Amino acid sequence: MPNQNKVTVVGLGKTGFSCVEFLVRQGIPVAVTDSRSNPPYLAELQSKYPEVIHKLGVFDSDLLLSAEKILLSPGISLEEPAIEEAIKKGIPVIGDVEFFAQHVNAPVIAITGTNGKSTVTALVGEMVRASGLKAQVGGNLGTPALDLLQKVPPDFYVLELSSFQLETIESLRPKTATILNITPDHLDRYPSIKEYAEAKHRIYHHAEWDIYNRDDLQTKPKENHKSISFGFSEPKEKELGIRIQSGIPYLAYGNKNLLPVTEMILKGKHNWANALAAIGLGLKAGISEDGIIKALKSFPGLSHRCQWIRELNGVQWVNDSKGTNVVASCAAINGLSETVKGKIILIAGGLSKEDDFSDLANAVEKYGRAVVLIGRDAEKIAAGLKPETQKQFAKTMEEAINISKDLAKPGDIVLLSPVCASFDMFRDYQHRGDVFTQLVQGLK
Ligand code: UMA
Repeated sequence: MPNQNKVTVVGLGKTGFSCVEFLVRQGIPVAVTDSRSNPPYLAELQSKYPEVIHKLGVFDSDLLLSAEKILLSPGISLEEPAIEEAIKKGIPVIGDVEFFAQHVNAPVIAITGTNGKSTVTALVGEMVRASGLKAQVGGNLGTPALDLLQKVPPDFYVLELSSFQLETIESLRPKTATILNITPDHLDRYPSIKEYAEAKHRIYHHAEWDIYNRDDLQTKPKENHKSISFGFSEPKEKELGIRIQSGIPYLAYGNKNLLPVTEMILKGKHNWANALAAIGLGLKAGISEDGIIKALKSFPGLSHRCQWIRELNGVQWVNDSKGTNVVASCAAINGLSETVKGKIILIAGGLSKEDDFSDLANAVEKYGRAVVLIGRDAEKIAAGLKPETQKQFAKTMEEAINISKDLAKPGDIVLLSPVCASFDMFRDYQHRGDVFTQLVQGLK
């Protein structure tokens, strides 16, 4: 039977399935191929769309080479040989975000960067809502872009975009766009950081306003666009930055101080930069200053990422269960060190893939009061810390919390940032963070 598909979707994960749903809704014939024999959305496809042809276990060249267009999931590289062959034959290959851009019906605010992009995306979404407007928020953060498209358009789509998603973007015209920072990542996919950065820079190509990080000039737009920068230095005219007034750091735009950082629930100096980027994205997209400030004061941060839980007897409790390696946990410790009045008590441990804890040892030596260790690799981490660092061991999260409570003095922060995966004691990092949060909320 000749293949009737107009579009072949490659990959049957979250993105691939959202592409199928969108195409079926539009009445466009679609087929799917995935190199895995049991991709995550197979059961959903078979029960909801049994008529959709799907070839699994290997990329099916018939389905690929007979398509009018290929919709490629972000987890698959354009350099995959089967995809390269289709490109050579002149078949257009695009990703779901490019397809979204071809159908979008409201302004887009677009965010990328190695770190902080989920936080900034969620915060900008809150800014839109706090100013009384409607936002659809997603992309690499949770909901695939095509699932966000509404018949009655929102006021703004706020999209977190990964370098993978940006690789195939041509027609996205964001109202405002940012690259927050660029550090080495995904080097299994890119030959070097240069290609990774180039993919990220595609976000600026047709943006009306670029918001870049002047402390990381790799984020600076190469084209002559309208742009503003953010950074930790005092802002000049048309810059976002930090201004110290009477000893208090303020988020500021030009000569205007917008908000003391102490009035944000978001903790950590890295979140000052995230907040400044979000302010730039919001202001230049036309969101009201009132809404922006309201959101900055009320946004609690994303769950499990330096998420403030509560204060008890002058001690702050913070859940950074997403901190599953040395780099992430050091970022949390160093970030919080800017705001902590006393010292940090770190709860860490679990399943570690690393052997070098020297950066962690240095951060803890500088800012820590003690480290409370849990999980399978508690001893291994303890051995990697400085001999003079106070270490305690706990069998359960509850015991770790109780030990931390006894050690903490007013002004301290108790930080769960485990440096490790969670599977020895919990289902996943979310479960670990939820258990921590619940126990901390129950403390008397
Ligand atoms: N895969 C195959 N064969 C296939 C298709 C996929 O082996 O035929 C593999 C990929 O190599 C990858 C995995 O399956 O290892 C998932 O790939 P996918 O493209 O099917 O992913 P989705 O389930 O559609 O999820 C994607 C994003 N994942 C990736 O880009 C790898 C999700 O971001 C995103 O939330 C989702 O779309 C909705 O937009 C996750 C992510 O890890 C959070 N992103 C990376 C990051 O943030 O660093 C980029």
